[in-house]
Amino acid sequence: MNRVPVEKKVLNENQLIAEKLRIRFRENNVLCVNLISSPGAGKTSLLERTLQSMDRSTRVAVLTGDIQTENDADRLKRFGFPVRQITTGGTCHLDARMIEKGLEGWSLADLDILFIENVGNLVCPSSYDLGEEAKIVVLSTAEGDDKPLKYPSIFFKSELMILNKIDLLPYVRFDVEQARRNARRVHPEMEIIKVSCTSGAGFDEWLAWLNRRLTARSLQPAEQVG
Ligand SMILES: Nc1nc2c(ncn2[C@@H]2O[C@H](COP(=O)(O)OP(=O)(O)OP(=O)(O)O)[C@@H](O)[C@H]2O)c(=O)[nH]1
Ligand SMILES: [Mg+2]
Repeated sequence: MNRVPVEKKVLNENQLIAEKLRIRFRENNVLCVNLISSPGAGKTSLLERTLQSMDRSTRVAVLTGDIQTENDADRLKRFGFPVRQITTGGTCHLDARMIEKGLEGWSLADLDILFIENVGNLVCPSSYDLGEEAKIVVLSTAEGDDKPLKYPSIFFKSELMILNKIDLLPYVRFDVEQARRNARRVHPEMEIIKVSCTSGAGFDEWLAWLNRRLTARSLQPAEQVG
């Protein structure tokens, strides 16, 4: 079985770069969040509405990952914040080296929030630390309320679950309470925010979550953050 040592080496190398990134984010007081979901759950839609609602004094940038196309970056550039697409060419997740490269030429001192939109996938991205402060998993009502039990790793590692597409609840078989129970079975402290990127429902709560995290960072000396 050669597969295990090779995989371990790749993950170890990733961890080293992720730690360097984490130190850079802390030193520059940047809140970095890593958005993870299955394809189409609404990561880009969440970012579109977030950027649209963002106080212009908040300095935000986005790195968005996909296997192919610049579609998501094109959607997000409209809001006037710095956005870069990372095209993995087949790899099913972003890794720390891709983030390091994606940040080249950007001054972290000029940023408050870095959003990372991972490649649409509930499995592989959970193994790759990107130096982020928080992983956020986006689950949509079209996917089924059993997903936290079937893909536990990402629900265990994420501190917040955004339940998107609540506007579809009248039309799909999805039990919100069951989804909440399933998520908390995997991760008892999981925070959960219900939103609709289409109607904007729940965005006050999501933006308040971000603001709380930003405020917490600015109150702590850089070396104590994290
Ligand atoms: N009804 C409804 N549709 C939504 C909502 N959010 C996103 N969508 C739709 O869902 C589809 C996928 O949304 P995206 O934002 O592209 O999803 P994504 O997670 O970024 O997709 P990938 O980057 O391909 O993984 C689009 O057609 C969106 O318009 C929502 O809250 N309600
Ligand atoms: Mg997207």
